[in-house]
Amino acid sequence: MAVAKTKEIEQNGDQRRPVAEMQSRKGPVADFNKDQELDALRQMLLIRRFEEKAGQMYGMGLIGGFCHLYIGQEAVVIGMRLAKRDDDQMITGSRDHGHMLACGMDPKGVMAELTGRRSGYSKGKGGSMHMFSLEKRFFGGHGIVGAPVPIGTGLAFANKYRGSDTVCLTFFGDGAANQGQVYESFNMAELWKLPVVYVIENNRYAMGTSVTRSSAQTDFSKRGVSFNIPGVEVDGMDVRAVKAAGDEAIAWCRSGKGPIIIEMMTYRYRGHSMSDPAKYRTKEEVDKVRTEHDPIEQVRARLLAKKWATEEELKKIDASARAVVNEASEFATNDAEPDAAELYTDVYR
Ligand SMILES: Cc1ncc(C[n+]2csc(CCOP(=O)(O)OP(=O)(O)O)c2C)c(N)n1
Ligand SMILES: [Mg+2]
Repeated sequence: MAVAKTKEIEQNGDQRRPVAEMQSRKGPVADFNKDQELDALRQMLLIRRFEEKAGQMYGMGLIGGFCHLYIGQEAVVIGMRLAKRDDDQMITGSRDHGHMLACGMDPKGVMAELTGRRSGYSKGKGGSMHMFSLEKRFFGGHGIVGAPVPIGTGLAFANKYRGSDTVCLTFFGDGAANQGQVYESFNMAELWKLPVVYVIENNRYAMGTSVTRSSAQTDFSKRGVSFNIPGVEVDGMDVRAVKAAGDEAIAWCRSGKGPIIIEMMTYRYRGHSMSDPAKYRTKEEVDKVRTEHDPIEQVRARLLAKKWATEEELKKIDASARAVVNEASEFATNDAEPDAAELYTDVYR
């Protein structure tokens, strides 16, 4: 009986929310003005080009270890960046380069960490999943699935304890949402009305497992129901929808109402990490999202339709993102490796 049910789910896929259906259920969202569209485009393009370059460098053997690319999900972190104040914090899991760049961390320092060089954010000793910047309010980069949730909740506790109105944006995936520590954190966050926005990046897969195969409740916006934490589902491919939801959620937290959940419906184009052949989904599924819902193409199309930019101007914006990334890659390829003596620094003994 149980086996038959599993088969049926696998064959039918996610009936409730098909992968290609990315539109927000909340209806139309407020438009961006010209400056906001251009700003969002620049910031999302920087992440896209950075990640493409990181993928190439990995292929050339310049980057080793784990490397999880954020391509496809750019609107989530940039929409939230546009909603946050500079002193608000961000923390996330292993798909983290986009969050670093969104926080304003130096692309050279991030790339040099990926290549394991001494000017990297963790002196070349941390790699892709272990970078931090107190100055830019970025608290990692965590390789343990679910780990950012109690840590982000703790950051929010510290904010409240110190009497500041800083909000902590805690990002995690659909897979991480099934971890026990998430619910212990939810309970405390609501009990103590902590200023934390839980941003669940539902990219439909945790490694090779689709949400339907791993999750009894695939509507992640409802995961806070038993703790009285409100939640909304948002089209995470539309940067305007993300920013609007982020504005509301951050205002909710800042006014002392406690935690809130935003489920971002999004999609990753590449495999889980660099070693993933992605046999668990079809090429058609990926192509459909790319052609119909790409977060960057949506902004480009609006800018052109409103005649706020010409093709030429958009090419220039892309060229400047590529130039920043090329410079970062050049730097990260030529910077020295850490000294052998560094093996004994920054370690607990
Ligand atoms: C506690 C723990 N269990 C398993 C893993 C292996 N692992 C790394 S990423 C991942 C899937 C994460 O999926 P999700 O939370 O949806 O994030 P995404 O990779 O889709 O961004 C797993 C199982 C791990 N790193 N930590
Ligand atoms: Mg996922």
